[in-house]
Amino acid sequence: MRMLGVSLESEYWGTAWGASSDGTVVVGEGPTDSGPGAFIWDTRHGVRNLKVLLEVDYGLNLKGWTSMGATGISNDGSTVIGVGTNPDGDREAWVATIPLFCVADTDDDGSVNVMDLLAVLSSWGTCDPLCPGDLNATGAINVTDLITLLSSWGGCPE
Ligand SMILES: [Ca+2]
Repeated sequence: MRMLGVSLESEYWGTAWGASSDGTVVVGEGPTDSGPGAFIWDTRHGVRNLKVLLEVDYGLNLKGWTSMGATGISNDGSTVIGVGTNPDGDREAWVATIPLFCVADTDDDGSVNVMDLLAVLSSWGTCDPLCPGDLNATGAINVTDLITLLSSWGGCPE
């Protein structure tokens, strides 16, 4: 078991509602750095506010949406479902498709190369709560992470 960094000690409780089949992406609702709401956690980025991610990184206009919660995720981690209050004040279900990230590309530069290898080797051993080289999110960097990285060497599978 690993903690996601969504605290249960705040006045807004954090709850995980769904996970991808390999456990590398988790969604729910709770406090984030950008305020309470739907969150998405993954082994690369940690906890992020989903509304902010969709607006800033993917350019969606979600002005007026409040009380958003993410309640489920597809097995591959690319499709998230949830509910929120729309700009008219009505509760409404939503679905969002988020591009998958390549776990072996630790610096998100689009290729798996010596820089990613250094990220794995430089944090060899215990890695908790989160570090970029922990490709399988076990809380430790070991030979399994190295094999994952080497199997994607050069590029990332789509
Ligand atoms: Ca890279």
